[in-house]
Amino acid sequence: MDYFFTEEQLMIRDLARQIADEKIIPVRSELDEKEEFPWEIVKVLAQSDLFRIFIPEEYEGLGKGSLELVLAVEELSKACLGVSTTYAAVALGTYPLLLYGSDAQKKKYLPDIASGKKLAGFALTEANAGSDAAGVQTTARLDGNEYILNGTKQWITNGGEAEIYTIIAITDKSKGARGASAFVVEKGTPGFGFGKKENKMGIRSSVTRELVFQDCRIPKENLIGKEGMGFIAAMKTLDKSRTGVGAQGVGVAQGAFDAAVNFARERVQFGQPIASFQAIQHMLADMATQVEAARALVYSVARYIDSGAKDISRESAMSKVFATDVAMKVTVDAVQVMGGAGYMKEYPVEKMMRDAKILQIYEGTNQIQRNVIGQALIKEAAKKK
Ligand code: COS
Repeated sequence: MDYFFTEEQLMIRDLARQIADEKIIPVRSELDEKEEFPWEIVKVLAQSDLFRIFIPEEYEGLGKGSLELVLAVEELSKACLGVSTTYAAVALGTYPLLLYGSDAQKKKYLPDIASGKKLAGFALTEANAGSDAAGVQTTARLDGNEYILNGTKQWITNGGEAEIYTIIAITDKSKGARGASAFVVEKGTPGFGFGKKENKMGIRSSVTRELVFQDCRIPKENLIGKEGMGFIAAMKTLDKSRTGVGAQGVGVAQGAFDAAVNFARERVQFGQPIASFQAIQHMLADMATQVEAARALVYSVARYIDSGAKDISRESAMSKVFATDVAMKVTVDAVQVMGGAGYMKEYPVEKMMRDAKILQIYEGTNQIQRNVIGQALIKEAAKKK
């Protein structure tokens, strides 16, 4: 399908594709096996200016939109979801600053993120706050010119490796969701440490750690936006990033499909390649159709976001839920088409199937996405009455 990209968009896509083919595919299974953070690849992404895509030009970025980011994420995800998670989580961690940061904060943090010198991470989740984003218990108490942070964030992508973290903490317990605020905290701040590194089913080259705050003092200027805006900042951040998760789904599904179709053309049973059997062709046909439908939706939503649309919650959730359900189904089917070979670590699809599962869980489970879509539909129907 031709999606009528500009020359520049094609350049970004092709650059990410080249890095995926030359630098990621050769090492992806070793990174997975050893659970090794992909620093060498991060350096290549930085040198290739891929971290500049989502940063405005005035802060040393390329000033591109969701579509360009989605194209890069899709290509990286086709090769390895662990690597693409590391990359996409930097955008996620940067969105609160992009959306609500002051000019001074942007000047201070964005150029280093754009150059890839510093990675970012986003910290909302806690032991009692995941789907229930308003359940955050980490506190930030104002004391003179400083906030004092206390609490533990859980399952934070890029935890320990990133230098810059955007954190949601409660500044006023009595106000529920309206009592949350967003902060930027740098690695190395006294009182800010890291807990255990998680041992995961998939995306094993990406790192997931606890962030621990114990009387961690940060300057008052590290508040992002105003007190009480933390919940909305988190929701708007997730609205922006969820299409990227959709793009991860499209990428990993395409990678699994490609592996399955190649295998089916070569594997001979009953005297002919299994690709000649209708049972296999129908599976491949469904997989290809689902991937293309997911891609079309992800690109459309990215273009919709880039048009400057104000309320993107519903569309963003639709692209995430659809493309990541497709990713799970297509990666499972790719293993099935490849049979015993698909189950073996010698081929990439067993990793892709393990990796794909997280897409239905992180940045809002697919059940939460359906809540977001359902609530938006009902609100809209009520407005029309
Ligand atoms: N944009 C702007 N405002 C939003 C919003 C959005 N996307 N979503 C909610 N709000 C506003 C609501 O309008 C409401 O405002 P009022 O108080 O003025 O009415 C306020 O925020 C609270 O919203 P709501 O009552 O819907 O909050 P809930 O606690 O019921 O939670 C969901 C809503 C489930 C949508 C939210 O908790 C969520 O997205 N959870 C998933 C979080 C997630 O992705 N976690 C994964 C970890 S982060 S990687």
